[in-house]
Amino acid sequence: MITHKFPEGFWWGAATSGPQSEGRFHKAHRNVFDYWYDTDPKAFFNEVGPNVASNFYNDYEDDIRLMKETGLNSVRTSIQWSRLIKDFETGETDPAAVSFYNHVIDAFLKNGIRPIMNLHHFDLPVELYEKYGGWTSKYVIDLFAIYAKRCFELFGDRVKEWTTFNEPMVVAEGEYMYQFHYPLLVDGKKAVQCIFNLNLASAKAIKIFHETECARLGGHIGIVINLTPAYPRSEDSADVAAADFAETFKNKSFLDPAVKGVFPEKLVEVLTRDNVLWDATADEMKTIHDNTVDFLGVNYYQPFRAKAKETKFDDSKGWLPNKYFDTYEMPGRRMNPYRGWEIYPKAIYDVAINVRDNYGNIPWYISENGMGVEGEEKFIGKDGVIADDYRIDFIREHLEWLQKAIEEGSNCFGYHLWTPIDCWSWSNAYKNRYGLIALALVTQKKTIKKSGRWFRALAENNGF
Ligand code: BGP
Repeated sequence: MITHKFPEGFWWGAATSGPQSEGRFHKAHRNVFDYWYDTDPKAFFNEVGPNVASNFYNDYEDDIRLMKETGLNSVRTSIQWSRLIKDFETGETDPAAVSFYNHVIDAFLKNGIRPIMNLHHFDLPVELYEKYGGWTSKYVIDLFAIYAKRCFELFGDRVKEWTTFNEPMVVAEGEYMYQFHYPLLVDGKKAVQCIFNLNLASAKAIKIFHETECARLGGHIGIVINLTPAYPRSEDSADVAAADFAETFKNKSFLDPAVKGVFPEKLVEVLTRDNVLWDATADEMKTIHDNTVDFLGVNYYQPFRAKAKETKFDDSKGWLPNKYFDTYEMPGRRMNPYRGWEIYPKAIYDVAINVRDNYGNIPWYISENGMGVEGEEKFIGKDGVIADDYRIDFIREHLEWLQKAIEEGSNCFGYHLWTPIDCWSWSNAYKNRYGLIALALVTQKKTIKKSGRWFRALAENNGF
């Protein structure tokens, strides 16, 4: 009996990215993670880097066939700037890369899977950091626009849905605040400039896209934002204010410009007062204002629990948003112990209602949600299949809340799991596995998990 039905044409899919799945085969340039691994392999779990990853570069035909077997009707992956473009300034492309992405897109279409192509998934070409300062440089935005235009020209005849960035806030956090992406800096002022520049880069790509044939023929462009709804420890006004700033900084810094074309006033006010506001021209503000997204992708993994500051903010490394909140470890919270993330399915409902009520009920989808688990081989049954019931439960619980929000009018058109095939997780490498399909790292053998079979039934029934 199907108790939870979803709207007709719902996207049942999964998401991955170029740098996490392809492997570095025949790449023209190194991205920041390739470079970081080459210079400090010890920073990566078991010293496993992105060189082979899940070998999608060589295995894409079989991989996509397996994805089809898990019932996916749509898949997001990303084009690697450091693969596609040979010359960043002229936009000259690498013929082998063009041919690779053409084959991948065609294989998706042949299997009846809608490809959603993302342009940037944490993978800035490292030389654009070394030469120009990466995402703090306005010039890099112009180079990104050249790259985006090439992508639309080359693949827009078949790819109808595009996204500009995956989790741009994570780029600012990882590169410039909390040291989990190269160049591992702590520089709040640069982080704020990076936030502005990524918003501008996204708006410029959207502008270019809207002038293409693809858009004229009904193609769409969006952005993928990680939303981590902020909940206060208590109703006490200091806790509420702390959660409010966390919400503004972590979520609205990208959500507001992407959907409404403006930054939250509160954010601008605090950054101005603290003398860390970005450098921006009126023209740039207008570009952001005039070029908002057609749809929104939301990655939801965990909530953010905030409390008022209990210790004085340590400003020895300069400004950070943590000046205004502390992280709250709620007693009794449900955890995924492997990743250290709280499991709180109701937040997906809160996100959906927030988009409905405060963001014009723009069409949106869950572009990532999932559960990374270490040591999944211990769940292999006699049939050789990983019995990942915890993942099925995780998905089901989130879908229950999502379906309730859709019934209440939220304009959600899809659910994508992270990820189709176990893939490389940045510095965690292959520690935690998220896939519907297992990857045996040594043999590169790929086997559908129990969740993959369950997902197929989910997609076929358009509900559960
Ligand atoms: C998201 C990223 C993905 C993916 C996922 C799982 O933030 O968009 O690239 O990696 O999280 O997280 P992790 O790999 O850190 O466990």
